[in-house]
Amino acid sequence: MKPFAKWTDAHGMMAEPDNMIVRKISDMASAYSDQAKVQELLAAGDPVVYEMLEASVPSVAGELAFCTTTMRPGLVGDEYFMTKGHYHEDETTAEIYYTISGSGILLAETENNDHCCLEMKKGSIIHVEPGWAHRTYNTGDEPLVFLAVYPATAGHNYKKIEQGGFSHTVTKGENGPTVVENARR
Ligand code: PAN
Ligand code: ZN
Repeated sequence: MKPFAKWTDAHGMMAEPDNMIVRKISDMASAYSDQAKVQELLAAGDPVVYEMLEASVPSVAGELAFCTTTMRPGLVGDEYFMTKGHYHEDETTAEIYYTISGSGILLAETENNDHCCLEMKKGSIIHVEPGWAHRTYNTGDEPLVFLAVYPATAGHNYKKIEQGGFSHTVTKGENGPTVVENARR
């Protein structure tokens, strides 16, 4: 494969991606604490929460996969719109998140419940250590757009999160985004 370029549009989203994944509330209903609000949103048309636009690279050692994610602003009860979240299947793999626009929080945690939160806003570069599950929240009023770069062999383990959940979550508090214990656990 030869070196290649991808471009982003005025919103920072990858133009001409090789693959697009759209996630709606129904794709991650169990992630949210307020299940009554989830039902309301499903009845109101099942809104899109985020879109991932991916470049295709071979899944072999040495290759780097990359994609842009665009998260819509929104709340489910007092919990911000979030990504499904995952561990990498290969838990020796790290990842870089570069925020292009909007504002949010990246929540990361390990299997022994160590957790940390990092602010995402235009220009922030986050390094996610190997072995840390990660999930992002859009805490602003605009789309949150970011680029993620990770080893093409990393793989995504969503099951562990669906079964165990994260120990914490991010809600809209009186003084802004607040990290609280996750009632889904
Ligand atoms: C990101 C995420 C993306 C969507 O590219 O895959 O933001 O989140 P979910 O994959 O949890 O639905 C990444 O971390 N890749 O490894
Ligand atoms: Zn990842």
